[in-house]
Amino acid sequence: MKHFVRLTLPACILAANAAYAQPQNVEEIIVVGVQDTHTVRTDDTMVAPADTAELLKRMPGANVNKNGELTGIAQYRGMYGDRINVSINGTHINSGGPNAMDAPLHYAPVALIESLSISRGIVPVSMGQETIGGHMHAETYSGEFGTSDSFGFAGRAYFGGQTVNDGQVGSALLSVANRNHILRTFLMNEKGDNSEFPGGTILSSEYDRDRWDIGYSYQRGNHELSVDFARNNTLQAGTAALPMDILALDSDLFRTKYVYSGIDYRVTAQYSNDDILHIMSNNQLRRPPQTAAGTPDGMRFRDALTTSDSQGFSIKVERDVDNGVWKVGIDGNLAEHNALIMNPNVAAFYIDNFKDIERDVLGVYVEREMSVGDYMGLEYGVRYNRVSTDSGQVGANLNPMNATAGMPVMMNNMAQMLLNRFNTSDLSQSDGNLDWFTRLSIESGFDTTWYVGAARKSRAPSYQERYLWMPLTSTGGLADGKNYTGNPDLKPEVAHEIEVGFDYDGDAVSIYPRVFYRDVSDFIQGVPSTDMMSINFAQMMANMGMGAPDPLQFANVDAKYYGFDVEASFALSNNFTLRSVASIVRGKRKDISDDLYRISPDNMLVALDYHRNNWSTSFETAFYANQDHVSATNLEAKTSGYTVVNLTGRWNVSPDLEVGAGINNLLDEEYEDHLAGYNRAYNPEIATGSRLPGLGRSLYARMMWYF
Ligand SMILES: [Cu+2]
Repeated sequence: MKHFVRLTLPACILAANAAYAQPQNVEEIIVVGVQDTHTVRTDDTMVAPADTAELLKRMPGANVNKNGELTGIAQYRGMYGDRINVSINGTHINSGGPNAMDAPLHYAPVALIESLSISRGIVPVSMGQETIGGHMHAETYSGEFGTSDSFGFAGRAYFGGQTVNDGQVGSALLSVANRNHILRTFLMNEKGDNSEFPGGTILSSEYDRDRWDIGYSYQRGNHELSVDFARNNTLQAGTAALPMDILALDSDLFRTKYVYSGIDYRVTAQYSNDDILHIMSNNQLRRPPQTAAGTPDGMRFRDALTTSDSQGFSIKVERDVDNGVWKVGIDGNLAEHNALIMNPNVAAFYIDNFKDIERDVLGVYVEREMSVGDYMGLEYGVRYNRVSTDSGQVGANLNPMNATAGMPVMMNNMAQMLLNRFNTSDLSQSDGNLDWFTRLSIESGFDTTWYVGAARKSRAPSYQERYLWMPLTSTGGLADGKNYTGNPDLKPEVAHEIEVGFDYDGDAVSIYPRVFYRDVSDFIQGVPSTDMMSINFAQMMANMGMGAPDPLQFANVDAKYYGFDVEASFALSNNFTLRSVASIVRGKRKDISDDLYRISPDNMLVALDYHRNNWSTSFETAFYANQDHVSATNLEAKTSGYTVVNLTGRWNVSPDLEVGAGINNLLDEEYEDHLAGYNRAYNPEIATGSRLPGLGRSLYARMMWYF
């Protein structure tokens, strides 16, 4: 079996929705392989939080670096951020903010997605451009073609609520379709107040988000075409782990896709265009900066206006041959970024955080999937990416009142020296990156398939890593409280990895364990800055109460990751199933003795599911170990282990109506979430700089009605 989707629970509703009408002209070629994806379907899995990234906690090897309720950065086997390739309906969305306040999954709200899948382990080169740390894929609801010429009306209403933040979500998907056309629209609003933890509330963690989609699909004969537009507007959302909160994220997301399914080949062409405007502030959703006397210090108020504009395209041709498939393709992702820091009280103050940034990736690949005899499957592929990055000339004014002496003059003089050095350096860079992968699966009998894979994967530096010219915290959401500077001369990082495992699918027991080792040369990591200009500037800012001294500088170092993850299920009886997912990962520097920053603690989920015809319950326990493997370089604090117990129940009232309810953190356990970052906003209940807590007990419910 190849690329099959495993359903965790039988769902009668699902049967009606899962069958995606793709014209199948030839029998599908089955190549021996192991389970290489893990999929969570929102039909089958109750999720209370608004952030789709929270689903990752249930998946082997995956987790989430949480900087806010709508700001979940995907982590997989210890890598996160730009190292993870996140696709939404096959398109790649570039974050609008330089701190990934809108990490890609921000654009796939829980109420809209049909499924979230992760690729387990080594990712085929056809799945995306830069997949050094992994690949995940969210699919949103798009409606279904009818079976006749007459048009029918269909849709789904979804309502949910939770007590931990009085959060609520309401959405409706409406479609009009016949056998050739689907016209669809989706509307959603979700909002929540500040979230509670056993010792108080997190300030600020409120959110408010609107979403509106309109789309059209057409199919006839061998052709299928779709065009979709979405407006995802986050009005405000607290991000206590970062120096500012979200005041606006206005996005226009356009995508179109064409598929031609021939007798023995298939062509898929896609184009997307994303426009994102983002405003953030340190003085609206949180207590603004204060003077020593406890009054607002207007000089330290900061707002930032950032934009991202990007285009993506891809063309893929798949050709069926006797013993498998050939795939060839080209793709591109062209992104522009700007970020301007201002003071709302002083019009002349400004810092070009990032100015006229370009990051363009053009790729080409060829990939093969084939049977070798009756019991062996082999895949291999090679990809070449050309990555070009550039920055415009930056400016800044840190002496807006035209003072003639004192700190503003000194600060501004230093800023001018930093920016002059940056503007006269060689900013335009390009990298040629070669990736390859291979995976071999062997059926050995006894319901077991053995698997071994190997790959070389690369990633060119992010624009923050190259072009952050002034010591600041704009780091794609690292949220370690450190100031960083970039380096235009950074080289791409290159990983070599190997993965071994097997799938056992017995009558009652299924188990899919994997071990992996990944060596990364030129790994990009902040190291203590040796640049006196940056050190002096950061020290001066720290003296004025703005940020930390001792900045880090992005540099190429050497690193390694290794670990183990497994998913397993055991049918105890016709109605009881025991399920488990466990993940262990270590990330270490190789050039010095240090652990890598913000890596998920060892964890294990154990769930007991009980299902009857039209209802089911699940009792779930999540164990997290101590995290003692922390980064000294990033001044990372250790955390203690904890156990969280969750309970859910669902009832299919009728084939069209499902209601569900659950309790997260049933025992109201107070714990520190190692991946949640440190508090950066004033809060009488959480000291600034201490780890943000996990959320307290929450009762939640949802209702889904299909019509
Ligand atoms: Cu932001």
